[in-house]
Amino acid sequence: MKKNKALRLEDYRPASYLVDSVDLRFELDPAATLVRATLAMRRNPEADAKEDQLILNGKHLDLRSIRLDERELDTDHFQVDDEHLVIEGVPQAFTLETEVIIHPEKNTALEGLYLSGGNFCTQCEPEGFRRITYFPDRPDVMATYRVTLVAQREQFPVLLSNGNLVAHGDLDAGRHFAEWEDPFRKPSYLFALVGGKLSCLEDSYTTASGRSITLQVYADARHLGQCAHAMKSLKQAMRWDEQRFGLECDLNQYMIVAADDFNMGAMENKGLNIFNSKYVLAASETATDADFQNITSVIGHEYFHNWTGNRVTCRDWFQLSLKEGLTVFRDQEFSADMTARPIQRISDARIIRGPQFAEDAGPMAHPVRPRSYVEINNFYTLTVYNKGAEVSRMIHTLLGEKAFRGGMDLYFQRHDGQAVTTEDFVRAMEDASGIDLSQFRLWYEQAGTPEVQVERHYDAEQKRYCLTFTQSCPPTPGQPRKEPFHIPIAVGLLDRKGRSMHLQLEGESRAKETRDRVLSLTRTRQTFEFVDVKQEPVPSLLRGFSAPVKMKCDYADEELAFLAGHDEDEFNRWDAGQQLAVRILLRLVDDLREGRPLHADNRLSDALRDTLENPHLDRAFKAQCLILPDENYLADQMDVADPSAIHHARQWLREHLAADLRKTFLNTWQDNLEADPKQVDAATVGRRSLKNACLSYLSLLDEEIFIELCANQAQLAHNMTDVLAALGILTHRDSPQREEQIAAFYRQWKSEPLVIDKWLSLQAQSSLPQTPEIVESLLQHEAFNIKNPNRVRALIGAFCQGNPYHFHAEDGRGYAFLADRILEIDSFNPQVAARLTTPLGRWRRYDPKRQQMMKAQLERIAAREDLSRDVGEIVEKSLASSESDS
Ligand code: B3K
Ligand code: ZN
Repeated sequence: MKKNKALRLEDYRPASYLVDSVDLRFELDPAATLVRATLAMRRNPEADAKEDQLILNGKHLDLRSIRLDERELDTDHFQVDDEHLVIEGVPQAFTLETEVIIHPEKNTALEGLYLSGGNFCTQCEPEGFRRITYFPDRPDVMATYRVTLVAQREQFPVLLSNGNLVAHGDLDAGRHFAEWEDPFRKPSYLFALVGGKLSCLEDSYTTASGRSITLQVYADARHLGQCAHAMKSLKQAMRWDEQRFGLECDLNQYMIVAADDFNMGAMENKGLNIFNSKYVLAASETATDADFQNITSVIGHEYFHNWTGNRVTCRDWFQLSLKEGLTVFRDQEFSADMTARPIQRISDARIIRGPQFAEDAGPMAHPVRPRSYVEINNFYTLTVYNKGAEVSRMIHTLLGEKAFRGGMDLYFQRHDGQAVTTEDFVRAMEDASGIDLSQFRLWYEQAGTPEVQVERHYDAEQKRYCLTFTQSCPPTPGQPRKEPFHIPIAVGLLDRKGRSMHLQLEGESRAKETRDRVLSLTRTRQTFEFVDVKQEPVPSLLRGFSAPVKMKCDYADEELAFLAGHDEDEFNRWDAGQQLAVRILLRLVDDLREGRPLHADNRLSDALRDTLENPHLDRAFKAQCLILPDENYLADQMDVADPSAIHHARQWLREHLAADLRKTFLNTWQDNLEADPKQVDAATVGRRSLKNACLSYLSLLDEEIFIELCANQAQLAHNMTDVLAALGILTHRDSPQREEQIAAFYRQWKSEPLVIDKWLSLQAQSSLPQTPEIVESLLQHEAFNIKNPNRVRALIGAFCQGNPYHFHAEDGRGYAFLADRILEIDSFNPQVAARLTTPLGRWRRYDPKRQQMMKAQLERIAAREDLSRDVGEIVEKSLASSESDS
């Protein structure tokens, strides 16, 4: 493996040359597309060196000609290597014209211009534009674009690019053209084009100021009927951004295109969002309730980028969280307003506390604003996105809604049309609120998950109650020691009846009126003293998950059960139940490992029964409470993870709960059977999630009737959530019903790739012993295509990340399987291959035998000669000793 050089934040220099306008002409042909680029360039007055050398990025381009101010350059005047075009002696201002040929048909990396289902589409963020033409491909070079697309009309009737359509018409030889103009200056990563046979669902939206905007969702004709939810979500997002942030859409036309082959979720190209079809297409027969919700949130996310990302963009890629963290925060807030806030919060926190904390504790740990990277594509991470969102959320918590909004307004006022840094964002927040965020900035700079230990003390005589917090943060690559963070901790105090007590801190003249308040923990160790506390309270800490930290409190089991039954903060109520379940499960894991007989106390059953029978609680919330912490999360709570014991303990506890709560589960299931299969409103979704959660417990009882019920539901339900819930139960049962239903499902849906992904995943996640063989054989199935990222994630991703029990099989076969696939995929799509590598990077978390086997596979990958920079970086960091620099 060749070692690739890291880029460092401190080496940032302004671009030497700027581009004012770009004129692009594409003669689209799958085998060989001609791209002519005309760039109006000038020296950057802010560049430091006064050299006259122009360096442009370019990759896999066949250069045909270069003209500088209309004069053809001969080969003496420029040099070309694999990644650059260098021209010496350029003037202060000039026009550069290049012609290159590119090969979309051969583009399997799905970056730059490629074909998906016979249609042309692009993906330029972060560095895909350089695969289209020579350009200073960096986000701080912003220009206006005019784009002419030429193609065969019959094969490619629809031709789209950013902005407004300014001309179109026929040309000779069956060709036609379309000319697009984007009036907004933008960085090259926001460029997009689409060409092909697509149908379009059209609607319009009138903005708060009364402008009418044409909205279009493009998909292949047979899927047009599945675009309505995406359109509805887009209009909701537009209204929401006006109401919450006063931000209006600035375009006349807003287009969304669904593509089947897409490396990630979606892309916010100005005026022309390109989406993975998974986040556009939905009908209740083919998509689950979770799919519907994901579509709303991703449509919202890309739309919100129009301001946080496009109008104000990133100076360099180290600032990625400036747009991504903030935009995830915005989409989470949007989803919370469209559905139910506590449920949204639970799902956000699950991601942080599960895979994001694991990332913080692993070899790729990096700050929200990384200081260095080898391949930027590897830094589109949960840390940059989701922890970044938590950082925005903490600012919101510390400032309050009004001042936060003031900060956003000031940020746009100052930086509209600019490429800026996270520092500019924080400064706007400070200036608008008058609140000092200097210590808070460490959240952008220090990697790792802070741990907060709590001690509590009640003085019955003085009626005083003290909470003492001690914070620490484990070392991460390149950061052995950490400064204390500024951590907002929302707390409430519960009296014996479970009511929130009033909160008055020492030195305050009266109690706060709210039932919770936010404490600012800024020192390593800090005590908060509450006065006039009439009885010893049970503290409810980190309400609403007010900071992405691990909060450790020595609660007794009874206290957790009490909080699970009483906390007014729904998030903490759910969390207390989860914490109790984790404790019980880890005790069971110990018992299993020590060969002791298993027994569980009934506190968890009692708490769940109370929750299920409580008429005041929302159904979706109850369903969340029924989901036990997953196997990956449990593994993260152990010093040495034991995937097999975890799996068996969790299964045992589920069976135990099923037996204990049989009657309650049965009643709840029956009470919620009526859920209109066509509806996806929050109430119906809640009903479905609750009845299916109950059914999954009931199916664990030794009663054939429930298996029959599942088989019937799989066969007869007209709603994908219900069908998949039933199949998700059956997939773990070695039974004729399983085989029948899995086969029937395939027959019914084989022409719907997004549904087939579900079929692949549910087999990959089965706990049955034959699963590894089934997964191997599915690689050869006609429905599988290793070139399609969705198929890869559905089968290989689901097995290696979603089935820890089998992936970590003691014979090491899971590891070899993954390494084989990574090597195979790396040869044509490095980005997708790199994403698959994560589970092997966690090798330090396992016993010596597994460690050795996992490491051996990483070494096998590392030994590959022509390994991509993407996989190379992750493998190298995974194998490096943890003290080495990031
Ligand atoms: N900004 C894109 C992500 C591009 C990822 C490239 N590897 C989607 C989003 O976050 O909205
Ligand atoms: Zn984004």
